[in-house]
Amino acid sequence: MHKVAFKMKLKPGFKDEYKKRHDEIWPELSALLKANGISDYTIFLDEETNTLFGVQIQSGQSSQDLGSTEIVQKWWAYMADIMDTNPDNSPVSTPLTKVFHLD
Ligand code: RM4
Repeated sequence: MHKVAFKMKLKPGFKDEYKKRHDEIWPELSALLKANGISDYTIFLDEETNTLFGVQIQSGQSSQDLGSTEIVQKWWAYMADIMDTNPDNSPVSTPLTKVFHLD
């Protein structure tokens, strides 16, 4: 189990919509993430830069590596209109470097 963080980018003006969609996250997506060892998953937004910061505990893959599953492909396509994405609709995602941790 290890905690990782990554950043993504929200298109300007879509904070409320982004939060609404995540408040209503598809149960099957939640179940898939948990089944793949993702827990304690939080996404923060820097409203000044529209940068999204994902933090999660992994026991295997990252949420960002589940694009081979149909449900994640559908979710990414659903989110693509309000996020910066790659040609396959996956969110542009940059791993972040851990520089401090306090147990
Ligand atoms: C984010 C992004 C991530 C996904 C979470 C649930 O907006 O699509 O890839 O893991 O939602």
